[in-house]
Amino acid sequence: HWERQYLDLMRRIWEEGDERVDRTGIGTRSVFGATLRFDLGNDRVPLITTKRVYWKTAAREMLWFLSGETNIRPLVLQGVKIWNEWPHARYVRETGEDLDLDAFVERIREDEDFAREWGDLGPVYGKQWVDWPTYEPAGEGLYRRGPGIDQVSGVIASLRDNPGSRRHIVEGWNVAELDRMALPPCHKTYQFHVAGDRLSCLLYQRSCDVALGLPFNLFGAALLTRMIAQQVGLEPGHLVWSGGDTHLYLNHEHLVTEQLSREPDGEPRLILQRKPPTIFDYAIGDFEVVDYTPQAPIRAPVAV
Ligand code: DHF
Ligand code: TMP
Repeated sequence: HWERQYLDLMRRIWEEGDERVDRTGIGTRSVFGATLRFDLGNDRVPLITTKRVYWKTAAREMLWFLSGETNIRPLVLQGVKIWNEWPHARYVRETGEDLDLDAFVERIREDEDFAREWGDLGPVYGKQWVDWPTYEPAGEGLYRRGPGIDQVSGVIASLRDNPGSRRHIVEGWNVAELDRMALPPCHKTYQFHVAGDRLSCLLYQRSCDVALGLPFNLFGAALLTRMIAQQVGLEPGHLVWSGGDTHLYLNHEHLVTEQLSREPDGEPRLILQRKPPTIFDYAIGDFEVVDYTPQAPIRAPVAV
């Protein structure tokens, strides 16, 4: 079954990974360097079946990236909670107020000015993907801001005009701006590749939370590949996932034990219901997942 790759990786990390102290203080077991490969043909999508994965949340996150947004407010208004902890942590750190997470999120929802000040993650994925900043010389050793670079449109244009190129890349790792990001990008590089009429994607993820993040990242990358393939008139090829520090948090033991006791089942498929005019015009209702009958969700705390 295609999902064994994921479960085997999880088992290998838990049994053989190096135990390390990490930034969050929780501790992880980790392997450095891992690869997974999925065939996206016939609408197949690597959506994990051994626990319920809220794929619409992952899809909303991907649409939020494409919109260029870096503020959590649009996610909060859609009921998406996955980015709430990081602005909250900054708020508590910088104001010294111990507003709890739910109350903080409620304020983000209700108060636009508050959200503008406290809801932003800095120049993360969305900003770098569609508006990577540039500078141009303005004389006397000074520089002024140039037009931003839309890497997503750039890749779509290069796939159309020069499919054989080896430079179809969307990069999130803007070295000059890392210190202003709430988290430096984890899924940092997407490279696309055309062979015949099939479009493949290789995602390089520098750091990977295998239990919570990876199921979302696999679905998100597959969805992005499908949208781009549809826009440029190609069929879906493979998704190759490559991880750097690939880890399990020590407080996810119950999840690991439970999930590894389950058998994967089924071949979910992702249907794009229409072809919007551009990559920026997709909406959540354009996506449908069929043949997905996952096992029960497994709750686990996210390390902040
Ligand atoms: N930090 C850490 N430590 N791990 C992450 O996976 C992570 N991911 C981020 C930001 N920072 C991170 C963004 N993506 C969840 C999933 C993805 C995600 C953040 C959080 C998560 O908590 N998933 C739960 C609940 C899903 C839900 O609320 O709908 C899950 O069971 O999948
Ligand atoms: P780090 O910046 O210290 O590497 O911590 C980031 C953590 O978040 C790490 O556990 C990886 C995880 N992560 C994912 O796995 N996927 C994601 O999409 C994001 C944003 C984070």
